[in-house]
Amino acid sequence: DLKNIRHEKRKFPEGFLFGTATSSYQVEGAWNDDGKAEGIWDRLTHARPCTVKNCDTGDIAGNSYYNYKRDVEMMRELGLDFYRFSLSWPRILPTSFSDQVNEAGLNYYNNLINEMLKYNIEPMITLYHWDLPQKLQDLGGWTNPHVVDWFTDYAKIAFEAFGDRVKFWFTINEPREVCYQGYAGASMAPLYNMSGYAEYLCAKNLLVAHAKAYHLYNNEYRPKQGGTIGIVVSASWHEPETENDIVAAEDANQFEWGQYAHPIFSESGDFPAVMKERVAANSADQGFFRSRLPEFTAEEIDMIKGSSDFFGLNHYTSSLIVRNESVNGYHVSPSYYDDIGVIMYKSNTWEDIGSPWLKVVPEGFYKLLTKIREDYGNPTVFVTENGCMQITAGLEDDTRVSFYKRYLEAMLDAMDEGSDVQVYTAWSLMDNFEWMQGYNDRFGLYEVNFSIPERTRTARKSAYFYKELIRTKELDMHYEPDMSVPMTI
Ligand code: PNW
Repeated sequence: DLKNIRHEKRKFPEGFLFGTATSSYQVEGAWNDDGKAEGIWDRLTHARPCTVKNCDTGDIAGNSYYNYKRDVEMMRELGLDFYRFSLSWPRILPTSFSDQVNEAGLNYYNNLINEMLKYNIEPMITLYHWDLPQKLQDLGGWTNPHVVDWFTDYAKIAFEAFGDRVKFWFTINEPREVCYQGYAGASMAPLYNMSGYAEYLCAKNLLVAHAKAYHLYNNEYRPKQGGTIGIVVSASWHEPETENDIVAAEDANQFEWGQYAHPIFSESGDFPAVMKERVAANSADQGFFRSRLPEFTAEEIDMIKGSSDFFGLNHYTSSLIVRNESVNGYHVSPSYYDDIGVIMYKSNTWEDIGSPWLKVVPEGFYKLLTKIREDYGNPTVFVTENGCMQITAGLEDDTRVSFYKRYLEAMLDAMDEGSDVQVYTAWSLMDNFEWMQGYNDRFGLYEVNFSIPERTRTARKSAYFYKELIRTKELDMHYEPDMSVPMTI
């Protein structure tokens, strides 16, 4: 699978940063300890058990709330420059609002941050990685425009508490997954399932909330704390099935991630033109008095434009796109996919690692980075997630080592042509609660033993590979990790 190697060894630029990532609900556990309130994933896994594979919950997960010292030890073993983790909103704000702060929650994050800083590992914080307080969900969650104030207040509390030591901030992880999977569909909490409306309300409110938090940091905290802040967008590459589908594939890019990137990174701002046109035209055909896509005010367009210091990018895979405007058999109407007017599927020529959605397509990463460079004036890119799962437990994860080699190679190809990538983040430091897949799909460089209370972590082959990459700052396509050597700091 390494047949087209263009370089045997390639150096990363001076100052390039390597890290790993996790998120609060996926690793912390301690779901109701020390005053933590209920989040939407607590509600989903408890009230609708077995909508998640094997009826798994994040009640204990990797137990990182109690295992944070071991987590930092793993970061040291790998030699990470940074670690990206998220704050649990319901752990920090027990009422969801700004009136009460849970000191025990702050202590946990302070302990983690301080332990990392002891060893020169840079903390990078994501404010929102999907665990909304349930009470805010009961008020409509991201469809309620007041979420803008709720989120900004929460962000302020986090900047105040940790900003003296934390210099890298991400507002929201993956708006598409929040809005599409959670609100249009039912493949993430809160299982809203209201496609054609709810995801667009969510998108608007989320972008305004992000921008308000950005400006709060920029105006009040950056002058004294001096950090950097931005959003994290998940983007797949959409490849046209045939030449006739080039426009369709571009429509898919604009709906799927341009929806969130265009308002922030383009010169004109606002939702992509094609998205406004298509949703308006469909809405008119369907008899609506107005477009189902809400409009930004001119003031909001301005406030959102430029509200990210870098393009935070989560990338995993690609899809093939074919134009399909008919609703028969494929789309209900109105719906999000009816608005895009495409069908998405996976090529059977792409490497299959046992997942229906994650096919290994490194050239898609190269094409995506190239498009981001060309469309948005070469923004600084932080790759905030990249990685692949294995379906069965085990330490000899050769497939993952090969995945990392080839995706890193594709990234270096784009960088050679000018893409300004400065940060790379492997998802994930360790196995964790993989949302609807529970503990079935394992993304960790470290394996976690979920069947014993200690939740013991053990380095996989990919951890050895990543450690060597970081030590040498060089991608060696032929490097074969030697797992007989014990993993040490
Ligand atoms: C990420 N795609 O979501 C999430 O940020 C993580 O919490 C999660 O564990 C990880 O992926 C693995 O699934 C994704 O469009 C969002 O290909 C989008 C895509 C993939 C993953």
